[in-house]
Amino acid sequence: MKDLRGKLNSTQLNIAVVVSSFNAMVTERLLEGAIDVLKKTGSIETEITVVRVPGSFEIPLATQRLARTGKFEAIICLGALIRGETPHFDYICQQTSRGISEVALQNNLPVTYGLITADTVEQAMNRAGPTIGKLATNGKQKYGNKGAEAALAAVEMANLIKELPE
Ligand code: DLZ
Repeated sequence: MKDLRGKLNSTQLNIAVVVSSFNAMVTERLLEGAIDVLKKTGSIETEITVVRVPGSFEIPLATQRLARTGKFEAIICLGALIRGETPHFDYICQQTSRGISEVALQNNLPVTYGLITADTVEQAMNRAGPTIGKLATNGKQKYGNKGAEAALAAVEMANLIKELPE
C-alpha cells in the first residue's frame, strides 16, 4: 500500500506569497503568519517572494503570472474580504476564489487559499491571530491564523506533488 503525504519541510522550495493590501491591518498579520511558518519549516529569505496587489480581486492575475514563470514550487494567496452593505463582497469572493483555483489547476501547481471572508473586521482579525510560536506564550488563540494555515498547506502540497504522477 502506498500512503503518500507531503513533508512539512520547505527547505530549498521557492515559494511566492501574493498578498492583498486591502484591509491591510488583517492581511499584514496573515503575511506574518505565513512567513513565520515558512521560516520554521526551513525556508530562507531568498527563497521567499512576496508580491503585493491592491485588492483580493487582483490576486488571481498576479498568481497566474508567477505560476507561469515556472520558478515557484507553490504560491500562497492571502487576502481579507469583509462584507459591506452591497453585494460587492459576494462578487469579489466568488471571482477571486474561482480565479485562484483555476490558476492551480491550469498550471498544475499548489496554490493555497489564505483568504478570510468575514462579516466584520472583528471576525477577520480573530482569524489572523498570533502564530503557533506565540500562541504557546499567550494561550488566547481561538481561530488561528489563515495565513499560517495556507503556508503549511503550500509546503505540504509542494512536497506531495513531487510524489504524484504527472
Ligand atoms: C472594492 C473592494 C471592496 C469593497 N472590498 C474589498 C475587500 O473587502 N477585500 C479586498 O481584498 N478587496 C476589496 N475591494 C477591492 C477589490 O478587491 C479590487 O481591488 C478593486 O475592485 C479593484 O479591482
